[in-house]
Amino acid sequence: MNGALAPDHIARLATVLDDAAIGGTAIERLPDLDGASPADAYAVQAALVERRLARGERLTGLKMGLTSEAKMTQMGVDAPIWGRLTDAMHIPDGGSVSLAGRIHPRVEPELAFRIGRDASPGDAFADVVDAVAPAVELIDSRYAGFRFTLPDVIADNTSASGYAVGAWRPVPGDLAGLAVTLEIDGAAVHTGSAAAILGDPRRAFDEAVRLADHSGVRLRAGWVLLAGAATPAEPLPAGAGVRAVVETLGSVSFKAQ
Ligand code: 0L1
Ligand code: MG
Repeated sequence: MNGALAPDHIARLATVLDDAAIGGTAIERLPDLDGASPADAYAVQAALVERRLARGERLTGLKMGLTSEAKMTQMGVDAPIWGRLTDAMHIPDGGSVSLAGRIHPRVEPELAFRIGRDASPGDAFADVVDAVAPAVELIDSRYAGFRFTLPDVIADNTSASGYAVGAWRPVPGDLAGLAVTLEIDGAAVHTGSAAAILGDPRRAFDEAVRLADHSGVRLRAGWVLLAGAATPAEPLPAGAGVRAVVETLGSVSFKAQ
């Protein structure tokens, strides 16, 4: 691939990804994105999410992905990626989510930040983030076998599919030291530390502000920022109950149907 993708090309790729998500059908990765720049990949993501907004969905925040050392090494990158969240992706704490139409859903325990005021590059975490909560992200790549390149996964809105957020709490002095557990049907399947999120989850805020600004996107007051996963993701079968527990912050749970 040479140079920037033309607008109609971006729109076509967004349609392919959107149709895969709507139909719950895995697609092969997109050869058109071979060698694509991050700017082009984020342009496809923007067009993809724009299609959701045109159907009546509303932006509710951003998410960070590839925030762990292990995932960055696997993808050969040294910075995380980001995606967009909408109200249709929200799963109520203690509620349920239908897996119908999901391709190969997985869950990962995260921290969520509540954005207290519109953020600009250079803003300090403490001036913008007014609360933190335990969270679960439901990811679901539209690519067969979760096989993709970096531009592919950026274009696919970083595998975003759903998210649940627990009760908001004041931000404690130390976030990195918090233990995190992911449970399926009451059994712990992964345990980790919030330090797995970029060494300190606060860095996810800095990176979100910095990277989203390249696409002209700013975190808005009232939005949620998912900071990234504290453990590997776990496949989610229908009928399973999911709970993430974050030391001192509490838990968040939902049932898959
Ligand atoms: O939220 C995440 O870290 C997922 C980013 C995309 C890569 C994947 O689907 O595992
Ligand atoms: Mg995630």
